[in-house]
Amino acid sequence: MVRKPVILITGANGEIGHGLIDHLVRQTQYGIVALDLKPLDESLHKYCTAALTGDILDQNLLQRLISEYEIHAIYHLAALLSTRAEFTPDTAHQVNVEGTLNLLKLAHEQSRWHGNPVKFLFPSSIAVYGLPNLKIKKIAGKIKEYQYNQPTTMYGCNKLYCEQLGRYFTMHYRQLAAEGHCSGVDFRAVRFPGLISAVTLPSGGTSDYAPEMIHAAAQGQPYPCFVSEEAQIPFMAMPDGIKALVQLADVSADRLSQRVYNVGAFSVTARDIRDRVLLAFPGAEITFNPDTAREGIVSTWPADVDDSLARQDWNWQPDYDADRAFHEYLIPMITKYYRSKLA
Ligand code: AKB
Repeated sequence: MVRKPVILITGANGEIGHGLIDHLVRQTQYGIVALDLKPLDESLHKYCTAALTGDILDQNLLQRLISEYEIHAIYHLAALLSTRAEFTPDTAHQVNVEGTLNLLKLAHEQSRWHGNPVKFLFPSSIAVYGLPNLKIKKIAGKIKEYQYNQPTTMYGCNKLYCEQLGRYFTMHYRQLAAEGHCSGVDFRAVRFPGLISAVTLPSGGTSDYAPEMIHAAAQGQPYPCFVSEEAQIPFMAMPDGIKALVQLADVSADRLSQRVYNVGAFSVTARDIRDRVLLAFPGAEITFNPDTAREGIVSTWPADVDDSLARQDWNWQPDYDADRAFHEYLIPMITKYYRSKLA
């Protein structure tokens, strides 16, 4: 039986998945197999060889995948985000860590079958950082990959550990085995800032106040922001998020000086976001009603990241700074999106 060569995308129905499928379909020689707990949006079906509904913890489903497809790359997007993970830490650990381990093993097995490396793209997060207090956050400036790796959330711990697992599979897998230790897994991760999409809303994250504020204003709904005006972290427009993943996937392995990279675009306070939203939607009702616990999480995340290694190793450069993100992507696209939904 000939198995179809494909790219596997887990969490395909989520925010990154939408943009990624749309992008990959135009450039890949492989078919796309989408996997998500929820059925894939109808609009994306036409781009996929298969759209499977199921759980990355389901071994039967993973075995079925192996028997039907020859997997050459995995974009492992499925995860429980930071706020949701705090409510169900055990489940978060299962999905975020055991799920990732399952997929790393699957990548290894696939590589043994077809004899080529399997690229494993992993969206990590600024949640892997844990700044001890606001005073240090202010003076720390742009954080490098190796600094403040002391996350305060389950999600951050999960992401940091999975980065290590991925690096282990790529560099040191079964290092004591007699037959050598190449797993065939080519793991690459980007630590994303808060991502903002014009067409989807995130759920269960702590950076969600930015997209929620913009989407609420575009729909004429009031928005009580759950962090204070001063809260500041880096953000990125979704097209740049997709660009970072795809660009890192495409670069040849010998150019990578490490396996995990910061990527930055712009750093803004919640007040900056409110002001930009009010310029576009002058009637927007935005109030600040901080939730101390969620704000506490944001205050441990860096105000900005140092992405000089990504720039140096694989020519990373965002297309959207704050002005361009709002004027040329978010505001026009979101306005169009809700107008078309009302029409
Ligand atoms: C979250 O808020 O949990 C995510 C993230 C910053 O990784 N958006």
